[in-house]
Amino acid sequence: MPARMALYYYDTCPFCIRVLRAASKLGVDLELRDIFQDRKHYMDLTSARGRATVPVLRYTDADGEDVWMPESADIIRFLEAGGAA
Ligand SMILES: N[C@@H](CCC(=O)N[C@@H](CS)C(=O)NCC(=O)O)C(=O)O
Repeated sequence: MPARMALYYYDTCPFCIRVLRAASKLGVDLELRDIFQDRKHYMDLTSARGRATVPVLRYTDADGEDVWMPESADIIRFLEAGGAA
């Protein structure tokens, strides 16, 4: 099971930085999973998504489903709307 909300990212990725800045501004606490610092995070991401593109937000929805959300703009909108309950 993932943490409430985990961000798959790497630190020089501009789209990831955009999400991290938004999360910080909103005071949202994300578990950070750097895909190049931890091989497991890379493998989990590529197994689930079939690609290594980041950022991807992972969370468990109200039905208990494991959700992998790509696209920085969608992630930011989701966080602004309150994120995972
Ligand atoms: N439209 C995507 C673009 C994401 C993107 O291009 N991410 C880059 C890093 S900043 C990446 O992961 N590139 C490597 C790849 O796609 O495998 C978003 O806004 O999140």
